Amino acid sequence: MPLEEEPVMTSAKNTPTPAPGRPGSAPPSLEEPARPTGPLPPKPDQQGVQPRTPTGADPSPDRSTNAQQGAHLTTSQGARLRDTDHSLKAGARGPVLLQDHHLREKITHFDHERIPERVVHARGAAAHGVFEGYGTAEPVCRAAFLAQGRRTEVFTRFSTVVGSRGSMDTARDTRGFATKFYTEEGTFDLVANNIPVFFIQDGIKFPDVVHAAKPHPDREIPQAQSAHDTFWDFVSLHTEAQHHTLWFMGDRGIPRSYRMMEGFGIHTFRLTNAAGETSLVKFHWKPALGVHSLTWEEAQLLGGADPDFHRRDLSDAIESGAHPSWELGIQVFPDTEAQTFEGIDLLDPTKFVPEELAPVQPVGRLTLDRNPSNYFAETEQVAFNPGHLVPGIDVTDDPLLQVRLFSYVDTQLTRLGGPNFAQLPINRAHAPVNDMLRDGYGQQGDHAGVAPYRPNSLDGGCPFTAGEQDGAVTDLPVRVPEGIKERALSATFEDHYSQARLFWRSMTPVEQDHIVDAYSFELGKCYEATIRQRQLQCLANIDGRLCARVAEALGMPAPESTVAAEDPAGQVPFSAPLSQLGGAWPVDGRTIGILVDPEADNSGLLDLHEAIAAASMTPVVIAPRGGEVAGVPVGRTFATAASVELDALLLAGAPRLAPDSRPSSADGLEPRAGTLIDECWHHAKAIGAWGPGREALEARTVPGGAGLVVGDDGLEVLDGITELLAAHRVWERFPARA
Ligand code: HDD
Repeated sequence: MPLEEEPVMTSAKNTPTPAPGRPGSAPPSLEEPARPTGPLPPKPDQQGVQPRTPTGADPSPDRSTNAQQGAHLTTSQGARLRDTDHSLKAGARGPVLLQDHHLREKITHFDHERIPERVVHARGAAAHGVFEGYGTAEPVCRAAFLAQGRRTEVFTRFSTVVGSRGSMDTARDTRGFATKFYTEEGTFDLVANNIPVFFIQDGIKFPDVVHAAKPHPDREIPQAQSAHDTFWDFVSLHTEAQHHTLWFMGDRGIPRSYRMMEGFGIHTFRLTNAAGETSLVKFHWKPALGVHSLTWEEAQLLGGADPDFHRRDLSDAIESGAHPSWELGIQVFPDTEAQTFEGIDLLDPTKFVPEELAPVQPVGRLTLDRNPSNYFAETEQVAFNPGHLVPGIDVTDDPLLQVRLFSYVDTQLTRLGGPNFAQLPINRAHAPVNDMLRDGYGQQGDHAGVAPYRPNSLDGGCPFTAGEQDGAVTDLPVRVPEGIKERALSATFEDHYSQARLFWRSMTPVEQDHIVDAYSFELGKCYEATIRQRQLQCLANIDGRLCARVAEALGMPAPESTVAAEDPAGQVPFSAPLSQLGGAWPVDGRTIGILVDPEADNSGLLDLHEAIAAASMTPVVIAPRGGEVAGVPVGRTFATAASVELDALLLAGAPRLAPDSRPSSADGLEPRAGTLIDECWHHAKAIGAWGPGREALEARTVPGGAGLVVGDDGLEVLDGITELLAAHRVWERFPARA
């Protein structure tokens, strides 16, 4: 039988799912197609080029993608199948036959679809993008990707640390911020976090802190939480963890969005310029949208309403064209033998250098502009490693970093099933690769030649080693301090409290309230009174007032500090950039709910919807039922709407219950509409209203209260709301308690 001609477009994946309220995407057909037809086109934010293979010549497109080719279902060997729904049986009601190859292949492959999740940072979301160098790093760094105007493809993965792969995005936790720069000189990975200091000073303690933070081993609860005894047992005994812990008890532990987080390389790295001179640096990512957080209540509600909140937020923003971006910056310190700066030990990863002492100097911009097209292939299989460095960037003797250099390759061997994970498309270098690594599980290279060893004469001596003039990575002749072999830590690592105190002091009163609430919640979840008591002692050593407030909430006595309260030499008393408040920021990608009453006059709704989208924000129409209102699709019904998904709420109408339908509130407002307004008010979100919406606003909030905008029509109100959103939240609605 002759084979049918293949249609040109063959992939059946990438069915677009329109974001709530976003009109325009063509819906798939109601019927299952009977003949091959062209599939729905890939989403614009997913189109991209495949990375090139590291071994041999470029593969043909057919060889690089061994899935989803042609219109017909095949076995993994390419044989076409005419049935995938019925196993081969001895008679329609008889037993299944072992000879059914397709059945066995389908089930066997399915049985092995899962791989071990990451031992930490299991839950994540990622995106492709581009990094553009400013050229400003040239005086200190010779890495080519930092050159002015040089554009380098990147892949960035954000993550929580503690929860497993299916856990909620909004857990209180540190966030990972790992970026792979596919540079022409090899791949550089900046494997960073959203907090500039770490829990521990020596990598040998990493299993301890992770075991303490993960769920209790007997019952495996709680998931993705630090609010339990083992975590607080460890950090209250291991006081170098107190500084990091204070940061994530603060608002940075519950970011509003991955797009609104800073990133920090934490360790000090050593850079070399073209003249061979070295400097010590710390890397920073500064988000264009500013640093913003959820409230704790929002984070908890989102855990139920939308556990994928951050993942969805990132991909929706990219899909809608609101491409998140960050500036990469460096703090530069002289490379002295002491490796300290203003009294701060640069090798201690539990310390940061306040920006007042060393400004962050911008060296380039990262923009994320393309969503992955396959979560498993890209986001799950990407393998970062702080040891992936390029000429011009080197490590220091920070004992945390030194241990990381071992751990990352090691973990991929189990997670990705063998030593060839660098050949997975997402991990392939974009620079030419010519290694002598051979064979092993999952080998995809079809290596030519007979001499994967050096020296050789059989392959013409290839590959040759490169000199510095050929762009080779060089080992810097850094002096190693002389000493005896010992398991010890430098005395300069001993101060565990002074920078935590600096952080606490630098918070605004409302941020301090959030920290007090976070400790009160977390310690309130601990069963053991001795652990709460011990942690209160640590808080007393950070700041007496912080300790007293948490102790009061727990109903326990506040201990006295046991450490010296004076600041160490060189420390600033206060550091403004540590606070997230103040300033005005772009509103790109913010979500604006529009509550409508379909029975009312909604003539201005389409214009309002378009104006919000034109301002790079996402409008979501919320109505009692689905369908369309005045030509605009309903994004959420009362059954699916949650206030916590919104950054601001517009009341275009006041949907009411029929008087006899069921018990209603005194104002007659549909109760779920009332809850939306109440929660937005309570979470200090901007709320606007016009027409009948004004009545609802007055009934459910404090008339004339902060962050309420009323006007004659939606467009007028939108202006006021956009202005309020630039500050993220209506902070005046949270009166400071202390
Ligand atoms: Fe780590 C993953 C960041 C210390 C061992 N780490 C991982 C990821 C990030 C970080 C962002 C997720 C990467 C991804 O998205 O795939 N880790 C950090 C930072 C640290 C740090 C900023 C301190 C400054 N890590 C650290 C230590 C060790 C590890 C001290 C071990 C001694 N980290 C790992 C790991 C992971 C990992 C077990 C799990 C999955 C992976 O590597 O690929 O090797």
